[in-house]
Amino acid sequence: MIRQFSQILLISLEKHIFINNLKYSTSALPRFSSEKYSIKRKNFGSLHDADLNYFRSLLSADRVITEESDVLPFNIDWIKNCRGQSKVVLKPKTTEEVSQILSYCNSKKLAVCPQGGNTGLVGGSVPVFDEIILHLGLMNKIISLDEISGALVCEAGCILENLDNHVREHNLIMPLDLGAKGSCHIGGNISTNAGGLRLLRYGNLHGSVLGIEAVKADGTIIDCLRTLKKDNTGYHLKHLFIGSEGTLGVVTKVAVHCPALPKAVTLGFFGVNCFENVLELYKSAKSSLGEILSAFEMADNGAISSTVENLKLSNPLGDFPFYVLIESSGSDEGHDNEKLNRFLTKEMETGHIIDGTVTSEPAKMRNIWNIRESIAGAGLVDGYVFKYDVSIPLQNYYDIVLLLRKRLGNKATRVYGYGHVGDGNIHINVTTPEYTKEVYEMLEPYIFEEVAKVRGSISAEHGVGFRKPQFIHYSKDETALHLMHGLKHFMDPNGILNPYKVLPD
Ligand code: FAD
Ligand code: 2HG
Ligand code: ZN
Repeated sequence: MIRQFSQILLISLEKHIFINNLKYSTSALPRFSSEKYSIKRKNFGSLHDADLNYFRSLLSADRVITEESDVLPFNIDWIKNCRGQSKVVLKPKTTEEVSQILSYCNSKKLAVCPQGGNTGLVGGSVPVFDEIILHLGLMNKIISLDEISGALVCEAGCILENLDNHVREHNLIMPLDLGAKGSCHIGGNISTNAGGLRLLRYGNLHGSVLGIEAVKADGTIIDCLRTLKKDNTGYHLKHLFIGSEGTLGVVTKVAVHCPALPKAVTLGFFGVNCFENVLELYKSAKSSLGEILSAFEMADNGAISSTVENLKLSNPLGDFPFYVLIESSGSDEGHDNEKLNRFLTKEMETGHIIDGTVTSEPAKMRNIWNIRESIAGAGLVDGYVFKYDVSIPLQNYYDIVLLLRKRLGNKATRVYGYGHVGDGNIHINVTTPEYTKEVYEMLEPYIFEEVAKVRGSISAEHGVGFRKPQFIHYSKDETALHLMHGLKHFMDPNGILNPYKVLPD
C-alpha cells in the first residue's frame, strides 16, 4: 500500500534540482581568521622569492600558484567562516614531490596547510596566516582494484564520487558516502575520519582503511600501504593518520576495503510526530530490518524547511515536526521487501510513521537523498551559519536543539537539528543574517558545556580543525591531551604541519 502511494509522491520529487557540490556564496568575503578569532602568528619562517624559485624548479611554474585571485579560493573554507592569508598553493603530482616539499619546508620552518577538496567544516583545510597550501588535487590516480578482496588502492587526491563510480563498475561500493562526495578527496576523508551516511552499515574508516602511505613533516615517506585485512605486526601506524587532520603527516596513497554493491536497495522518507517516535522507529528498524538496515537519518522541520525555503526543493510529505530517512540494502529483493513491508505496516499501525514515501528506483532515491544532503548548504542562504557536530547519547539527542532555540530566541533566523541518528551524531545549525560576536558568544562554550554534561563528544565526525582546539578538553582528559601533544612533537618537532589546528597550545 505504501508503495503505490509513494509512486504519486515521487513523481513530484523528480522535478527537484540537484544541488550537491554547489558552493553557496555569501556576498562579502569572510574576515581573516586570525583577526576574527584573535590568533597570534607562531614563529615560523616567511616565504621568500628563493623559496618560490625552489618550488618552481621542483614542480614547474604552473603548479606553483601565486596570483592573489587564484590563491583566494584556497584561503577560504566551504562555509565562508575562515580565511587564511597564504601567498602560495603548491600542487604536487607524486609522493616524492610531497616529500621534497615537506623536507624543504621543515628545514626552513615554513608552515604548511594540507588541503584536499576544501569541504571541511571546522576550518582545518585553510591556513590561518601565511601557511603554504599543499593541495593534493593532482594526485588523483586509481592504482588498483582487487575485485575479489574489494581492496582499492589510489592516490589521496581522488574525489570520493569518482571512486564510488569506478568501484560500482566492478560491483563494489565505497564504504563511505557524504553530501560533499563530488568535491571531497579520499585523503581528506581519511584525514578527518569522515563518517557520513553509510557509517551505520560499514563502520568508520578505522575499519575500512587497509593501508596508508603518508609523508611526515621532515619528508620521510611512511609506507604502510598494505591491502591486508589482518596485519598485527607491531603498532597500527595507519591509524595515526586517520582523523589527525593533516597535523601528523600528509596522506599520499590509501588502500580502502570496498564492500559488495548491494543488489537490492530501498529508501523511505517518513513524517514523524515527535522525537520520541523517531527513537521508537530506530529501535524497531534495528530489530525488524537487522542486517539490511543501511541508513537511519533524521531531520527536524526546520532543517527540511530550510531546503524548501532557501533552495526551493519541494518536500514530498506534508508538514511534520520530524522526518526520518530509512535505507535498506541487501542481496535479495524479495526477502528484503518482505521484511521492509512488515516493518512499515507495523510502524504505520503503531503511529510512529504518519506519512511516507518508499522507492527502489535509483533516480527517485537520488532525489530523496538530495533533500537530506542539501541541508548542509541550505542554511548559508540565510547569510551566516554556525555549525555544530556532536555525539550525544540518544535519550538526550534532540534536547540541545530545544535548549539553543530557547537561549537564542529571535537572535537566530533558524535553529535546527538533523543527522545520523544511527550513530548518535546530531548536527545543529544556527543561522543568522551575518556573523555576530554576540551570537557566537551565546553559542560557545555553552553548547560544548551542555554536550560535556551528558558525556557526549564536541566533534562527532567533522574533526577539531581550527575552530575547536580550545574546546577539546570538554571531550578529552588531560592525560589524553598530554599524549597527543607528545605524539605531535615526535612526528613534527617544528610544528610545521597544519599549525593552530586540533591541539590547543
Ligand atoms: P579538506 O576539507 O580539504 O581538509 C579537511 C582536513 O583534512 C584538513 O585539516 C586538511 O588539512 C586535512 N587534509 C586534507 N587532505 C589531506 C591529506 N591528503 N593529508 C593530510 N591531511 C589532509 N563530514 C562527515 O564526516 N560526514 C558527512 O556526512 C559530511 N557531509 C558533508 C556535507 C557537505 C555538503 C560538506 C560541505 C561537508 C561535509 N562533511 C562531512 C565534512 C567534509 O566533507 C569531510 O570532512 C571531508 O572528509 C573533507 O574532505 P576534503 O577532501 O574536502 O578535505
Ligand atoms: C551532514 O551530515 C554533514 O549533512 C554536514 O555532516 C553537517 O553541515 C552540517 O552541519
Ligand atoms: Zn553528517
